[in-house]
Amino acid sequence: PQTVFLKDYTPPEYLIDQVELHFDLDERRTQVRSTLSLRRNPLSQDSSATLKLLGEELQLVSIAIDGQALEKSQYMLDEEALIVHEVPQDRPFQVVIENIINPQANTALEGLYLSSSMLCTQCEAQGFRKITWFLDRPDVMSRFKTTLIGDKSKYPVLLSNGNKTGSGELDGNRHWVSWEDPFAKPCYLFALVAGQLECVADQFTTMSGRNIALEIFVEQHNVDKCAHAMQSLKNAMRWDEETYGLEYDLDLYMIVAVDHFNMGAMENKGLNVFNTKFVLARPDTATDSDYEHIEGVIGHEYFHNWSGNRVTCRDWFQLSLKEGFTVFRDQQFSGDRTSPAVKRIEDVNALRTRQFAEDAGPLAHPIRPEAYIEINNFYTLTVYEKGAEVVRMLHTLLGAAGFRNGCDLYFQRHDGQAVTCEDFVKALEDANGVELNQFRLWYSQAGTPVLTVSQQYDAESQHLHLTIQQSCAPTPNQPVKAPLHIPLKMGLLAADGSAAQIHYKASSQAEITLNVTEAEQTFSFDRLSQQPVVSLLRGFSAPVTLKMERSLDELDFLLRHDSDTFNRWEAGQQLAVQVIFKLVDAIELGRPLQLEPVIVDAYRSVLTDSGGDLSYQALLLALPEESYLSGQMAVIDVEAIHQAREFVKKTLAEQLQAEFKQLYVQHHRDESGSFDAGAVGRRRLKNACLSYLSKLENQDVYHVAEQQFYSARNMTDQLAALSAIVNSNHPAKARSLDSFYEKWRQEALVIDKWFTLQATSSMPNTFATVQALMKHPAFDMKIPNRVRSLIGAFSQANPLHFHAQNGEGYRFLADQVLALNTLNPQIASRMVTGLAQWRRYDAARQGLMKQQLQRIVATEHLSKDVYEIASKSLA
Ligand code: B3K
Ligand code: ZN
Repeated sequence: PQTVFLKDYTPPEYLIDQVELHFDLDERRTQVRSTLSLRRNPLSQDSSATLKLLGEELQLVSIAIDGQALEKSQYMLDEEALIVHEVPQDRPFQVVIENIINPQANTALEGLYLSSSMLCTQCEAQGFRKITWFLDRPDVMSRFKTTLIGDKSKYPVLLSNGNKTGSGELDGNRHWVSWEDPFAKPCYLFALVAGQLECVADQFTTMSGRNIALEIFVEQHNVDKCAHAMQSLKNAMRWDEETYGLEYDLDLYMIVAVDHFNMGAMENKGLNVFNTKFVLARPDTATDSDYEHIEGVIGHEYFHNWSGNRVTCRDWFQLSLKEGFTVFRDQQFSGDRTSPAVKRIEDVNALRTRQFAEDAGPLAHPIRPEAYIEINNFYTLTVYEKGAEVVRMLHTLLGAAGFRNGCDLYFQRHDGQAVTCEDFVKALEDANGVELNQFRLWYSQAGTPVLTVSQQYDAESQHLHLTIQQSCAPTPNQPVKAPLHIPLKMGLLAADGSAAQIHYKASSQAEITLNVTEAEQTFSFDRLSQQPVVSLLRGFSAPVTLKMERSLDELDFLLRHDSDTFNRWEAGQQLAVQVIFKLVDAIELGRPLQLEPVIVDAYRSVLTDSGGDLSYQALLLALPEESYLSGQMAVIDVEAIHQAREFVKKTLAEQLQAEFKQLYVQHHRDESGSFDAGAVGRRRLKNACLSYLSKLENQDVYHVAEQQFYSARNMTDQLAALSAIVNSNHPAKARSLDSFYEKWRQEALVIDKWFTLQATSSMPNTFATVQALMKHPAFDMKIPNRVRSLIGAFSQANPLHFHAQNGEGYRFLADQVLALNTLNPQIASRMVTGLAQWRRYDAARQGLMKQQLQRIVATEHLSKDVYEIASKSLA
């Protein structure tokens, strides 16, 4: 397969100003007629008269230029392109292409495909070429007119981008609808949907007083699960006006929810297509986290209307321009809507457990990659989440007002254009009169920087010196790293826990942001009559690993006193990390296990001091996840990590039983339908307590869990109880799982949870359960959500069983990857990542994982997607 390089970018040779698409829809034989208004691009250096249009899996019927049908000798057709040997150079010209596609055969879910009985499209990144031949690249922006024709009974609803411009009846129970999108857009933002859909409608009045129709389309049985998505959309529209001054531009905003979808959602202009998972919610079917994710994703896709659609990417290497920025925007939005403290911790936790691993492994790449084989493989945690962190650092460096001015200039300067990450940074610089040269390295350098901090306090001169060294391990193709510009937010705490003033250079403040720019740098603070406790990297102000010697007592002190909510939580995490790793050592040496008393005291203080935000309190009680702990170990010892963490959890439950019970009882209510911070917090805290208590494995707790399971009137409580049951020796485990399945068998998204819960269980026999579930009538390899809920959950969220010593987990995953490879390459390649980290394990596991990767690479007819991930993992 071919590699595409950023350095080879050249402007398109032709531009397409207008596109008229005509679809005669049929699930097996859809006829497409595309009329393209083309002209040479004055900016193109190339002067050949050939025109190369990209297309895949299409059946050509005819092609004509300016009304003249072309003969076979005038063009060339292969698997990837249609090349016309000569087109007019001196004037605009029109190309008309007719072709046929088969949506039903399209299990890759890219281009036009069938989801249940509805037809829908997914074109990002390069799916439009599976609909018709085109200049399928984001820097070709065109105005689209679309006419859809279909059977009236099968496809009563016919949707595309923009505004509806006409409709009518046809013979043979057929009808047509036409659409026009006034905004020029790249073809990856094109969409159509046809099906038997119900519409949930509402409206929104913009800040300039325009009325926007809001429409959510779902299948009939889901009409009762759209209210939250609709409210989320209105919240997002208002928030973007208030926070960024950005208003919606069309008169209509549509969202369609489909069951078969490769990712979360897609920001097609005026016609978002969503995975049902990020639309549908009812108190009894969706958890509190589901509610929050829905609001976040609805916001994300809405925010793309400006950061992505009005201003789009020049080429796919610039993906983080729209994705990193839009993730940052959705994070801000969700933080404002819920709790900024909790949201930040959740985001950092995900970044550190998952993106840091990517950045330290064979697939590491900068947020602006330099090469790809299959662009769909680059919709990564690095491009999205680290990309968002880079934007967040710009926000920190420029301040909220400076950042906003920069964004205003960016949108104003580049509206209607396809631009680069460089254009974004330049706009921020120009609006603020600053220079961000060193900062730009974040776009081109991969890997997570490590900050090693040492401190020296001089009582006599009352000085504190902080020496900070930065380094970054080599990543593929980048053996040597240059120092980055790292904003480091910090505070100082006096012995009584209060904030100590920071006297730095001429200023005096309670909190400052240091600019770390060199490989080694010392910062000095004066007028400190006592040695303060340093609180560094507040709010996680940069995506780095911080290394600093801390005693357990110092961490306990920060957990009790740090005014920065992130660092308070972080102190508790690092305390637990140290305690767990001492136990890991003891396990490896065969010594008896004993729990450090300091962590019991620390947890007691958390349990007894609510501080008001119950969701935050629940986070303080959560032990670091096994995957985060793995990231800290030179050679990952899966079993020892699991055993040590379980020991801590169980011992805490034993020693703080009364406190956990008391909190559980205090916050347990029989409630349904309230999603205010109070109710959500109560559930989080209570269920955290239940999770600890369930480690006690006694009749009393079994009873409480079962009671909660059967009486729950919301999915959060029901699922938390079922999880406590499934992850223990509860005698009613099988019965509870059966009853849950029977109750929810009609709700696909709930059944996904049922699969995941079993796939991620740490109890013995889980692998056998997973194998049995693969044969369950409700399992279906063609539904990505289902594949993720079972195969994805087992291989990515069950380290204990996936990494079983005999290699059965690895063999199982490779079998599924190969089965998926032909059905759906994008999903298949996502599943390979379970094997990518093979170098982090012991020799025996390394051998077993490598063997499966080699088996995958050696398979014939491997998709580009899977080949790229598997071969790069081995390199
Ligand atoms: N832009 C889409 C992702 C498309 C993925 C293509 N494989 C969703 C989003 O980030 O909003
Ligand atoms: Zn996005």
